[in-house]
Amino acid sequence: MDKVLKTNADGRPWQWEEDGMIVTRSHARSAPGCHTNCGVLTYVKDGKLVKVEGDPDNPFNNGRLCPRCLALKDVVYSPDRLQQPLVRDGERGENKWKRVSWDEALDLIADKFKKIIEEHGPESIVFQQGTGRDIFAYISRLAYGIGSPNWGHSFLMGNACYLPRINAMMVFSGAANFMDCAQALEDRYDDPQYEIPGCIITWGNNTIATNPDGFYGHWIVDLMQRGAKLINVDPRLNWLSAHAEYWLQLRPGTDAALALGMLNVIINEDLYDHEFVEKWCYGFEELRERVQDYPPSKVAEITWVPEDKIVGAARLFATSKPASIKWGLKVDQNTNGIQNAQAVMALWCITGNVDNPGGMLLGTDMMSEPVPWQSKISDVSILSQEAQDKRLGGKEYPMLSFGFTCTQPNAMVRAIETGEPYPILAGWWQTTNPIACTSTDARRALEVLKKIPFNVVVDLFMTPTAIAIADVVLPTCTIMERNGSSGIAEYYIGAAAITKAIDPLYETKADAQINLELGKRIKPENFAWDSWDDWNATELRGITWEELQSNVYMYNKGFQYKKHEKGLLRSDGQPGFNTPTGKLELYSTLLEAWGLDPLPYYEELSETPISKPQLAKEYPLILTTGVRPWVFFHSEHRMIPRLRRVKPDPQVEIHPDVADQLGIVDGEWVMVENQRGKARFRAKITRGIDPRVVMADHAWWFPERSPEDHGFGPYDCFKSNINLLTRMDTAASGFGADYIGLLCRVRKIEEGE
Ligand SMILES: Nc1nc2c(c(=O)[nH]1)N[C@H]1C(S)=C(S)[C@@H](COP(=O)(O)OP(=O)(O)OC[C@H]3O[C@@H](n4cnc5c(=O)[nH]c(N)nc54)[C@H](O)[C@@H]3O)O[C@H]1N2
Ligand SMILES: Nc1nc2c(c(=O)[nH]1)N[C@H]1C(S)=C(S)[C@@H](COP(=O)(O)OP(=O)(O)OC[C@H]3O[C@@H](n4cnc5c(=O)[nH]c(N)nc54)[C@H](O)[C@@H]3O)O[C@H]1N2
Ligand SMILES: [Mo]
Repeated sequence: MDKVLKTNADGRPWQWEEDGMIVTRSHARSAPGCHTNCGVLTYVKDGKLVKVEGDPDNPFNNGRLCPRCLALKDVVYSPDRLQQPLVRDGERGENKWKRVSWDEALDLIADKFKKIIEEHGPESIVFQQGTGRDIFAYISRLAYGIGSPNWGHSFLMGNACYLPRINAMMVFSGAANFMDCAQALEDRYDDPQYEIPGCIITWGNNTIATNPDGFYGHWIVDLMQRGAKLINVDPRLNWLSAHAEYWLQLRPGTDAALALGMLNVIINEDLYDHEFVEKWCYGFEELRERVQDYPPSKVAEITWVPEDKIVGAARLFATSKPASIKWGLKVDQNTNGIQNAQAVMALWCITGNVDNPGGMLLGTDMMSEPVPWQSKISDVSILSQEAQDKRLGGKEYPMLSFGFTCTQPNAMVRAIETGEPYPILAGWWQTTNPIACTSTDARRALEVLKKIPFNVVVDLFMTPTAIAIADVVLPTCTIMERNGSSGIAEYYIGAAAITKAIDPLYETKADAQINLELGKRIKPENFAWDSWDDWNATELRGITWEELQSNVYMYNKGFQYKKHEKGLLRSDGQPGFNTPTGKLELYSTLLEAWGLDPLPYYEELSETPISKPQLAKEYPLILTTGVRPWVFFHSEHRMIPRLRRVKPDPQVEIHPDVADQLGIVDGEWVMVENQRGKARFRAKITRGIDPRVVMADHAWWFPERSPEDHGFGPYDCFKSNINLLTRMDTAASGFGADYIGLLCRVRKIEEGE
């Protein structure tokens, strides 16, 4: 630190000079995509980003960074970046564009949208986004501000990423629950209030590599170093399985059965927390009865996990207090999503690990009453009830009203395909790449998107989706080129400042600035801010932007454990939980009211060796997909050479015995196929996977190849696309879709194929 440039009110520097560079303490989020919000130091010289490093004084990442953040500079200065607004100047898919000014582009979009609003109503325009950004609130605000209730998660069928878990938690416990790693306490593990969990379960979550939803995988390691024992539930070996007391290597998609089997052991061996259950849980006797259908011997058959491991793991979890569970995406990614979540939740509820130090933290109602400082993720209040009632899937899937107020993707697809309940005439696709990544049944997704008469894509790069369906493409800037504020370390813990390092390159703009400028053109009264910076400042409640920026991050001071005992969770101020019965609902009165089974259960997925034995003769292997590599965020980063070198090609993991039978050698290109489609991957032969299972990467396209379609879609996005094998479906709840747990076969690629 050669010279301090800026300090906060306590005199702590947040910007200084070092070796001729300006160093700023900030945070990194999106773009490019990211779920987390790491503390970073940005180094800038003469207006140019020199490097990004981890901020050692950040209490959450403690100076650590992943390879994608370390390569941020390569993304910022990538020659592939979109530089100007583009309007289509040929047929869709021809990759012919006219460069236009922002005014021209935004006027064109505003005119189209206004005409649709006048002639058909604002609901005929859908505003859709992918995952993992700190700009959710500004995309939904654009939709709601111009009158459309149709903000949502693009082609993420069954909203199968975190939403099954979030909405389940909201319905069964009235709040979001997440593992307590002392993230809400300023002294972290040393805070006297905190207790180290005796046991942690990581469930369908490779958190060491994925750090999802503001949770840092290394917190698990920190706790293991402090004595916590680990149980890992995963069909493949990863770092966590290798270091676990119990690795429960289950058959993909059988998670609910495993959790029910563990509940059976805990209840029948009388290992549950009687006092907690009596006081705070609803429907325990019904759950006790239900789990009798899942004795460990039967569960072992369903899940392939040996009976003694099911029993041992259940005992370890129930007899360690506190104990906690870090669950992940694989809980959501099949049509059992809600039952999976319900059964796993019951494990922490009946053992009394709720809002206790080292157990499962309860957020307040994270959607409608978020932290005082954070923007509301999906504030529908500016829409009339009549407009809200038009949300696609809202009526059909009442569970959708708990949590994010978003569209139901399967219902959106139906509306586009059939015009029912009303036609969809324009699509706004911001931060999503449906045909290469987001959607199951990728070819159908393309056909569906093509049906929409007018599409706008907002992205950093030209994508297969933009080439195939966009009429206008708008270039956004990276996280290094804009200010922002974001939640820290799971949503309600506090707020983090994002201070821009450099000005936006070329003619790019911050996403929220783009949305603001468009919103102003259509319904100015709902977009009164002067600029994105102005908007950002007014989003912060109780503090100013200058305060947040100079403090870099600030905690929500109101944090308390055991909020249910203190009357802090319910609007009536009474003790208990924000559910219809005021208790944690092991038996859900809401599910019952909606005509769904109120108790957790296991249902065999629709295409497995058990449910479709005939099909399994042809396609004998069970497919799981999408395990995340360090170097890519979904379909991103393939054009960044430093990252691509680490994983140059799409891969499928196969057990050596199966590879031997098929005559496949490590590194060979193979075909993975089923009755719906086929895709090519390089075989990665590993003993870490069960011989009956294969794991294929998702989200592959090839930015180095031709944007024109030579039979495999733009940039060959249909050459190694595992979502040619998946299908569009969802459960009766509207949550969960089969991104995993389907049948397939692997074979050698024939010559000339
Ligand atoms: N088979 C299979 N399919 C899957 C999955 C799987 O596990 N298996 N995972 C699913 C899951 S969980 C998810 S969440 C989806 C993810 O699906 P998406 O969120 O759609 O995927 P990404 O590739 O992360 O993002 C899409 C685009 O957003 C752009 N982008 C990144 N950051 C920003 C930003 O800040 N602003 C703007 N305007 N653009 C930005 C990127 O350049 C990229 O082109 O995929 C799903 N698809
Ligand atoms: N580097 C990187 N990080 C990311 C992302 C990325 O693309 N790249 N994507 C982000 C997004 S949007 C999300 S949703 C999260 C997801 O992050 P995670 O929740 O960690 O999900 P995955 O990595 O898909 O899979 C987690 C583990 O589940 C296992 N698994 C597979 N099938 C099953 C099953 O049926 N049951 C169980 N119990 N386990 C199974 C896999 O083997 C894997 O080890 O990661 C986020 N973080
Ligand atoms: Mo996700």
